[in-house]
Amino acid sequence: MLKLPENFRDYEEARREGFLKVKALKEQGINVVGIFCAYTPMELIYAAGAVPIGLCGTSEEPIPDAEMHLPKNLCPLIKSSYGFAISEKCPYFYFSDMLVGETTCDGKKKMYEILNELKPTHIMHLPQGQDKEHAFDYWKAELLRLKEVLEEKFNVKITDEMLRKAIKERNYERKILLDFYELGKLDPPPISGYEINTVLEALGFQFDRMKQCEFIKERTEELKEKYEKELKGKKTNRPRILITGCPLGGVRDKVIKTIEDSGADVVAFECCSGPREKMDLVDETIDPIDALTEKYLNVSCSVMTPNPRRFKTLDSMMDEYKIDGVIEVILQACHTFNVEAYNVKRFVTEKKEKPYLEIETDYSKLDVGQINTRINAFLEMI
Ligand code: BJ8
Repeated sequence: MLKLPENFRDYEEARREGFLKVKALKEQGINVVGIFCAYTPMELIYAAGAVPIGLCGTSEEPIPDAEMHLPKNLCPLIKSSYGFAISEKCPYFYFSDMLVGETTCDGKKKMYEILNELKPTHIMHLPQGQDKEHAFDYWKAELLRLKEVLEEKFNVKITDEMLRKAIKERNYERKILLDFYELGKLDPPPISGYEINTVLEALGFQFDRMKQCEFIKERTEELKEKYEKELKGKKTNRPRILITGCPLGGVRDKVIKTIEDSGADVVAFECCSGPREKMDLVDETIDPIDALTEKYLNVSCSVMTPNPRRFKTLDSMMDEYKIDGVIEVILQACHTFNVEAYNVKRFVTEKKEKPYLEIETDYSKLDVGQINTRINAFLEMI
């Protein structure tokens, strides 16, 4: 069974603890911006003196509320996020002064239109691919527009200096988080994938960024030491698994925990619940808006067509993390990841010659038994 540290706090606990913290922020007069995606240039929000908070729903609880307005056959992440918003069950949504969304998948972008009736919502138009020359100029114009919107909304002038400071701080944070993710490269890993994923996703509810960086740094050091003293050189027969695909917040237990309880180690994540956005730092030496444009345009989500960076990342991660098998998680009705899965499967099985399993699921518990059986059969095959 999965071993977690004594002071481990689960995601829901961290989310609840954050309620009071966000209330305190508002009482201090700090503005809050609700966000939903790894394409959001958070540095612009920090430079405006506001705090970004992720509003992606990870629970099935508000889905029946969402289904009163939205189709049933929609991605659970979208329904959960929308359900929290309309049912007033999410203090993070309640305390948000405005929302920022991007035209990523169809479901999300149309949800933002409706959310605009509840909260002022600024929608950034994301280019559909990274390879066209004009994509950079188009996305840069969208960043400049967001800058203006934030300046107007929060009555602030965002200077280059403020942006450079925000970029520097976020780069520092990215390096620390990456170092933590990369503990999975150690063999055997000194930490479970479940802990990595929970700790990092729960960070979204910690608003003292330096304190959170210190906490992660300490835990990384502690685990590196544990590896050196207790684990280095020891062989295990647990397969090393990489998870790719959609965000995992709403299926953490039924996928990550099941894999690890079934005798494998989840050592790497190629998804937005992993280092997808953290791998590239923002260039601190060039114009800050150009640097942010370049950085965020390069996020390798399946909403981009073509999406070669995802395969490049998969290629290097599978080697660096010594992966024995890949499990792709598709949230139901996520067409972009679901269609791209065909190429991911071919890449993993034909080019990398490793086993691949695709799990399509939602936030309910109905398929827990079936997922368990499929994961166990897959691991036996490895
Ligand atoms: S950068 S993965 S956070 S879009 S799973 S809502 S794509 S139908 S969450 Fe995502 Fe940004 Fe991409 Fe990351 Fe739509 Fe798919 Fe649902 Fe998704």
